[in-house]
Amino acid sequence: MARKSILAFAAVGLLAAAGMVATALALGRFDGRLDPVLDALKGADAPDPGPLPALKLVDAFPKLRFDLPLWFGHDGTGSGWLYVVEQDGRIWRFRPEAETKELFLDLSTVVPERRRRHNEEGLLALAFHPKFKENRHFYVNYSQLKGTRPRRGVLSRFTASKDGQPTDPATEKVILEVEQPWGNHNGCSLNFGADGFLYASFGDGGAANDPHNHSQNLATLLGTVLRLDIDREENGKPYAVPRDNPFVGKDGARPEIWAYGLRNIWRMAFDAETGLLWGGDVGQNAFEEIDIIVKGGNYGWNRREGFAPFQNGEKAADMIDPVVDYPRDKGISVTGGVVYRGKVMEKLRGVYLYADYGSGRLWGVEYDHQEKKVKQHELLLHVRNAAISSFGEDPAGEVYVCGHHSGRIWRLEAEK
Ligand SMILES: [Ca+2]
Repeated sequence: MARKSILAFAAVGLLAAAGMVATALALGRFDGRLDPVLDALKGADAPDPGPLPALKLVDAFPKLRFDLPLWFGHDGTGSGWLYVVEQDGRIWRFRPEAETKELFLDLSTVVPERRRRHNEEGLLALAFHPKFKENRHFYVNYSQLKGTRPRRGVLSRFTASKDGQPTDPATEKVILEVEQPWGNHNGCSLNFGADGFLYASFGDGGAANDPHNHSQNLATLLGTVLRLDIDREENGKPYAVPRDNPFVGKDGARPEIWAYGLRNIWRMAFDAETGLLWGGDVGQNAFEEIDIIVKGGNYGWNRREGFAPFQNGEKAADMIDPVVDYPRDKGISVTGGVVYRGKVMEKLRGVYLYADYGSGRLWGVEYDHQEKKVKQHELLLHVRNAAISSFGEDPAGEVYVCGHHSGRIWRLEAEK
């Protein structure tokens, strides 16, 4: 069994083993009576006194609650719609001021039901095609256990209805299926780059220690970030491989791979200004890490964890260290965030925000990408049972986080 999980929902015993208090996870799902925020402030760490502002969580849509929310964002068209993905298979959309939400896609009968699936399985990611306004295409990743075929992650395209009706599930076009030997470490983050290509993260396949060395093996799609051209079809596949992908033409390597040596990237985001692709790679025993994902990069797993050797692993010359990491007493499962490019919090512009799912700590990283140096790395917020499962932005670039257990979408605001 895995020592711990990417979204460590079931990790209460493991948390205790790690010497941590499992308040957050013991609370379970929001029952309408507990106030997880107020409760969590007891015993929380104070924010670091550095130049970056302390943050608070503000319930952004007090009339709306979601069931295990995992993704928040917009469709990039200026339509005004905001979207939330629920792990059990539904996607909702709503207007910021609205009191009700409407169903955008329902895969709840397709995604394995909660009692049958692993805590890390379900409907995991959403990305809108850069030309969504014209082609109505969007992409999701979900877990699949059904049928005679092995357990797998499915990356599919759907076509949204034009008339405000929910998406017709029959519009599904499967782009790629990746076999998952175990229930944990499925990724997935889906992000379109400025190049128009779709970047998708896949975990190492699960269990512990990456027993089959998937992450260092370029012949498998596990433990990677892929880069796909989903506007072309090629070689009988419903996608094409961009010709400048790093392993095109390399013997024994899958040409879809953009980067590898990753354990389980849970959430990536492009910084629109620098073009850098940031990701949170979930650790196993000792460290959680934040990486900048570059073409052909090898991020070290399962020889490295954070800046340290993993089980006496050797550091190969080509292995890339994280930007920052943090040890087990600060958290147990990283949730990669976004680079803040909004307007309201001036001092946070250009700062990468990320959190720990288990401990409820949220940090900011100010990074000089020319000098390749971390200038600030500060704790900005600590809400112990926030269970931050994902970061997202509204069209103005203001940043929100999903409260996995509370079902809330919180906006990040500066304390003063
Ligand atoms: Ca690494």
